[in-house]
Amino acid sequence: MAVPLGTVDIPPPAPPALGPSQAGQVDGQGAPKIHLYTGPTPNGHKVSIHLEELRAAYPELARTKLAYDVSAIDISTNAQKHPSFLAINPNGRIPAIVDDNFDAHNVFETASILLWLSENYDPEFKFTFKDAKLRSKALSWIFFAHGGVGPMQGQAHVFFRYAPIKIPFAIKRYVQEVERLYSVLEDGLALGAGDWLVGDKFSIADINVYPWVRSSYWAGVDIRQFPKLAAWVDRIAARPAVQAGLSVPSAGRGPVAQEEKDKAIADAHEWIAKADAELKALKK
Ligand SMILES: N[C@@H](CCC(=O)N[C@@H](CS)C(=O)NCC(=O)O)C(=O)O
Repeated sequence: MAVPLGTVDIPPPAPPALGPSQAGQVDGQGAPKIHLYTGPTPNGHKVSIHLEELRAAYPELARTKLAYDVSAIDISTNAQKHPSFLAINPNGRIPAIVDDNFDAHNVFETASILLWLSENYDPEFKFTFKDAKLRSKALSWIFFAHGGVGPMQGQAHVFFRYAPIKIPFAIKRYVQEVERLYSVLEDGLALGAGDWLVGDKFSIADINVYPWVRSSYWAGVDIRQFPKLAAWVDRIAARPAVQAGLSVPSAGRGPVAQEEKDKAIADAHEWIAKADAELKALKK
């Protein structure tokens, strides 16, 4: 049944918790310089993983310019639409940062935040590239994921998991598009020089897409179809700084049992079969 527009009751957004919070506060660290506004989602984790990797790679910066604090933004209460948060990210979405090393400069959109952090806090190019062609390759993968994997997998999550009305065609459309995008990543890894998307090191090209791919089962996608990508996920998960980033703003639920993943994958395939049957009936 269609819901008439204008009759949906949207609750007023609650004020976000914009004060400093827990993460990044370690012994010997100065006052937080970077303020991260985030939530426990793939987009949120991109930025906390990058911050934690930079802090691990540059211990001196971790005590100074990369000292950060975290404000957990509860998107279920629409805190991200509150005027105080819109002043930080006019798009009203998490994550965003305010950087006091640059006069409270605000940065939003995950890929833009990763590039900002690289340009200002990765002087030795540990997670990015000095070479113009490698840098360009990294940007290609970053734009590919920012414009493709994130938005499409986000829609797969919405239609497969959260939608109060299940639309088989929409589930088929987005789950299969995520699978197609993963096949591009799989081919990209096969073409690469080693274990990573670009060059021979773990870089922001990997960080920018990993939090989505690690959540593949949530979109009903079976990562085992993509063996190189599955091994890449395991390689990244083994990095301590990645685990630290995944626990911001709060520790997650931990590893998910394979049976739960298999059930999600089977459910998604049932919806796709339903969509195929509906489309076949329409063509008759
Ligand atoms: N393109 C944005 C996407 C950010 C985004 O969609 N964030 C989600 C959480 S993963 C969000 O804030 N959702 C709440 C909303 O849509 O209001 C980015 O990369 O930063």
